[in-house]
Amino acid sequence: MKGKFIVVEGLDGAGKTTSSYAIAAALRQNGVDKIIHTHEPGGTPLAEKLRQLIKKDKHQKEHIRSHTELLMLYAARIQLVENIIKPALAHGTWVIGDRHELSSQAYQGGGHGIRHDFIRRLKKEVMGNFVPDLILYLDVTPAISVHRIKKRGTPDRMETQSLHFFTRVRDYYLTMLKSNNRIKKIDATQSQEKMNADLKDIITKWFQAQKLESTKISLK
Ligand code: Z5A
Repeated sequence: MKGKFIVVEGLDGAGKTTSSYAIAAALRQNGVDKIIHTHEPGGTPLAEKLRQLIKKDKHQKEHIRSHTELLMLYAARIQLVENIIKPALAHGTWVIGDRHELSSQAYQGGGHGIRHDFIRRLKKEVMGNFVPDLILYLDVTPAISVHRIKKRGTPDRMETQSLHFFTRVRDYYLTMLKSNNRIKKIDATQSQEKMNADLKDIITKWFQAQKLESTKISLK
């Protein structure tokens, strides 16, 4: 089977980073041994510099406009997709992404109010039809998300948004869930152990379906 791109999405503190490792473990149990992890924004030298600019400058006087933020996120994403993700997939390596395109739709579109058709056109222009094979959306309430962010320490520029902002972001994720069958929802308010069990179950069923599909294609 070819390399696949699996993305983990959700609000801050939903458990994406922790879950990425549970997903990798489930894949290994199914015989996948070449796996890399990516995160967005970031993942190449230039994309990491952009990440610092996007996230860390909360003391800077200049207000970062929403469209500027969106374009910086896309600049970082193009570097990551073209220089890391696509070459890995071409070599049969599986990629587990901590956030991808849906984050821009949810945060910059749902949260900041940038028009979704503009984001979709931008995406199409710079990345064509490239989409993840599977998106695992970890669902937490905005209140839990904000609680987990605060517990971790001083929030960065992006994490200082209001509860209303995170509510709009979550609403957008939930709307997308209804119209995109590549997105699977996981209840991220339950314990990490239960989440890991759900993730393992989803990954195993999905993997078997993919295997069946690729066998059918090779028999044609
Ligand atoms: N952003 C954007 O606006 N547009 C975009 O297109 C992209 C990103 C790509 C990235 O920040 C920021 O960029 C993000 C969205 C925006 N910020 N905002 N606002 P990041 O990369 O630094 O962080 P993040 O992606 O938001 O993830 P995170 O905050 O690091 O959280 P996480 O990876 O989902 O969770 P975690 O690190 O695995 O766990 C967080 C804590 O919760 C930790 O202490 C865990 O022990 C705890 N946890 C996790 N799961 C559980 C459960 N089930 N129960 C109890 N406690 C738990």
